[in-house]
This record gives sequence, structure tokens and C-alpha cells, in this order.
Amino acid sequence: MFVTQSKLTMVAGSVFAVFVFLLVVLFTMNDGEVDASTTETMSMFLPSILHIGPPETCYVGEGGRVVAEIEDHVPPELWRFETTEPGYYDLGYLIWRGFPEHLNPPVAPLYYHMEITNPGEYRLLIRSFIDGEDITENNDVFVSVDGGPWVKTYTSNPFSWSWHTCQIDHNCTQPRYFLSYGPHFIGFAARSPGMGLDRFALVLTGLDGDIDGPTSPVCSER
Ligand SMILES: [Ca+2]
Repeated sequence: MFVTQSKLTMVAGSVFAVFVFLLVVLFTMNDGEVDASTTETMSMFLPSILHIGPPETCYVGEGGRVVAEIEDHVPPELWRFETTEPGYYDLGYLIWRGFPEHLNPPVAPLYYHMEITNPGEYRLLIRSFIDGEDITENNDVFVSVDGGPWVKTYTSNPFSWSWHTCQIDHNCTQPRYFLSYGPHFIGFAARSPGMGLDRFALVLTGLDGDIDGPTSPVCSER
């Protein structure tokens, strides 16, 4: 049967109109809100998609703990790899040698990825020290988990390497995050000049966690 070009155009136009109509109906049925299950799925897979770095910056949680060396990350911008302050673990530490920084956007973020195998509430501990005179103002770094808000995180024990880790000024509150089974990531963004970071640990609440022991195994190549 011979079909003219104008008829083909009409058919294509009708199919497109039906497709648009179905999209409008689906959107209206959902009151314009994003389906929660869709969001959950997106957040579950997003970290894997974002993990484009080397496997050295991706760790597998074991026994309710993730422990990683900060210096596993190649230092961007004015983060410097140093070994001057003794008492660090493994190869050394990264220290911010730039200016005091505030957000918008976060400056020189260091990202570390994790495969959580024991879901639950985790405590965050950062092993740090301050190489500077102004230990009350220059004692912090910004932290974000899974792309969430960047939160100023500080130590009140800056004279030597310490696991002391606080959020909320003048009322030390240890950072805690609920981590589901699967991939997650944590970021550290520059704030205080002279803030040195040695290693970090995420430990399931209720466990002691050997944060001074061996670091977690790295993820396999993806
Ligand atoms: Ca270290």
C-alpha cells in the first residue's frame, strides 16, 4: 500500500502526542512528587557511579568498622602531604596549607568511598592535629557524607595527634551517620590552615572498633 509522506507525519505526530499525554498523566497521578522508592534507588547507586577515583580511596567495611589513611588520596590544590609531625600512622598525613576557607563551594574536597557490609549508625572519628598558633579558630575541617550538608568538624585536643572529633561549637557532639548496606562516600573540605589529617574511622555504634589497627581492605577495581 502506498503511504504518503503527509500520512507518515500525521502518524508520528499522533504517537508523540500520546507519549506526552501519558507522561502528563503519570506526573499528575503522583502529585508532582518524586517517588520515594525511586529516590532510594538513586541514592543507593549514585556513589558507585561517582566513584571514578583509584581503588586506594575505596574501602570495604569489616566487622562494623571502616578505617582509612587520609594520605591514600592524592592531595589536590593546597592540601600537602607531610611527615614533619611524628606519631602519624602509615606514610604520613595531609595538611591544609592554604587560606582559611568557607563553603560555597567546598574547597579542595577529599573524597573516600566505602562499601558498608554492616548497616547501622556509625560514629565518625578523625585523627588530627593542629600545626599553628591559633588553635581555637584554626582547628576544623568540613565533613559531608553521601553528598549531604558540609558540617564544620573540629578537635579540641590539637597539641598532638588525637581522635577527638566534634561538631557543634562549645557543645562537642560526636558526628554520627546511618549507613545502609552498600556504597557510601565521605568528603573532607578545607577550612583551617594547619589542620592535619592522619586517618579517619567510621565505627558502628556500640562497638569499640580497633581504630588504631590495620586499615580496611580497598575495594576491587571497578
Ligand atoms: Ca596517615
